[in-house]
Amino acid sequence: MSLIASDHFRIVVGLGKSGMSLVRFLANRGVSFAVADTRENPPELATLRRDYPQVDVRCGELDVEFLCRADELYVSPGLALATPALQAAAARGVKLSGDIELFARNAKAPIVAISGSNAKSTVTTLVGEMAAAAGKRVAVGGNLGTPALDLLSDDVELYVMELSSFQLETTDHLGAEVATVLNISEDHMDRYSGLPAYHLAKHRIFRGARQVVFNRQDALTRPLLGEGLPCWSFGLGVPDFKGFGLREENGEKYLAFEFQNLMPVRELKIRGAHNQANALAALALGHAVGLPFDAMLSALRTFAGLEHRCQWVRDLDGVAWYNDSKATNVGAALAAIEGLGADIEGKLVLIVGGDGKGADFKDLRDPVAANCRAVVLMGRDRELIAQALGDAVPLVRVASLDEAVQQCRALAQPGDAVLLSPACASFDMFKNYEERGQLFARAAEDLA
Ligand code: UMA
Ligand code: ADP
Repeated sequence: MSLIASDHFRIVVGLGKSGMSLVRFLANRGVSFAVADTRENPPELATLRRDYPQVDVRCGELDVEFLCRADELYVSPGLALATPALQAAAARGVKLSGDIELFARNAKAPIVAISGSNAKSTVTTLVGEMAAAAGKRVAVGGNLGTPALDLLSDDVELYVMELSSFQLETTDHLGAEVATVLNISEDHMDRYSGLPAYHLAKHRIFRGARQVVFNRQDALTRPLLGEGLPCWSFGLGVPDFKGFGLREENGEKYLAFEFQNLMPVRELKIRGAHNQANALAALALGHAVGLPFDAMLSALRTFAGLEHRCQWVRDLDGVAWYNDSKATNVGAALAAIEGLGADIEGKLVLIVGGDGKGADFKDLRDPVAANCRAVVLMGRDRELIAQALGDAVPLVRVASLDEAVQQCRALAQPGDAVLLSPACASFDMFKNYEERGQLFARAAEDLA
């Protein structure tokens, strides 16, 4: 039985990946619906017209009267709920919902739900690999890429879902078997009134959860109303009961659970302290859903990390080049600057800049002063970053990524590393962070 009433009228708002997954889901269940998108030519329009020619689609400015014909709107994550037309419809009694709410109502297998400002994709992928190594039929997706509704299947034994604050805003009751907010630092401040509003959106992940994983080093990750729920924790310190952490024995550092060493840290392929925290978070989530340690540890031994996350590109004249294009906020860039900075002999030559999404860059100043030889600034918000950095290190302004790469070549000395970790979104200069990372890697590889 599908848990959706078919005698009501719905409108899918947004026709990107999530919108198209909603179209398929509703059409398969015989629910009557229409589609709206604020763009004149949304990405999935041609697919919709080809596969569902009978569906009414309205493109361009949202029409409140049209939206009010629906009982419920399924709003895409890219569209702010504060959009006036959506708020006008809500004020007239139309319910605002989203793809994750529908997914949660229809999923029959347990859900591992993962949010946070950074490390979501890495931890989600790791838990997925751990489950696969344990022989589970696992489906992995959400914000990571494959829309949640496209994963629904009676064959699935475990869902591992990366969820963004945007997706959680339209989710009333997730009912995850285990849920976590990995860390909280400023992001998407162009969509939220401030950190408290963003924090509140992320914490919706705990609604109806049966178990919780929190980060001992970040108080903002503890659920506000979690009393009585089984809680597991992770952090880089020595673990206690129900905790995952690091323990040292005879000069060797181990990933550990409670009082038991699990595996030497040096066996991890992913580098830096932030990735040790990510491995511990994945172990805690996997343990909460009953995955055996031997399978989880074998996945940790083989996982080489995702593209564009502190990814090594090449060595040239004693300088290592790293692509961390996925660092689209300050917290992510800080993890890379401090993590990689501590790992190299020399200093970092850092490329930052892009669309800052309203962020405050002042937290970059001290870590940049401690770890960087110079900073190359590009993109729309480069002057905001320059102001925040002040005279911490020499600053070089460039107009393109190619120019940034040339400047880095000239500035870096043997033993240094060049790091693209922009602390900003890419949309002012590139299609997305992948394109930014690919162009950087190509330009670095092309250096003679
Ligand atoms: N848009 C409009 N008008 C609309 C609807 C959308 O202009 O009517 C714009 C949005 O402002 C946005 C773009 O279209 O710039 C894409 O939005 P969307 O809601 O159509 O996005 P989808 O293609 O459905 O992709 C979404 C997630 N995108 C966003 O949340 C922006 C994808 O995460 C996710 O993989 C996909 O659903 C499947 O679940 C991407 C992302 O950037 C990776 N996420 C943000 C992040 O990680 O920081 C949250
Ligand atoms: P998300 O899906 O949340 O964006 P990713 O796994 O794609 O997370 O990593 C995004 C960025 O965050 C990368 O640039 C990476 O270097 C950085 N990062 C990874 N782990 C952490 C962590 N534990 N804390 C802070 N930043 C991190």
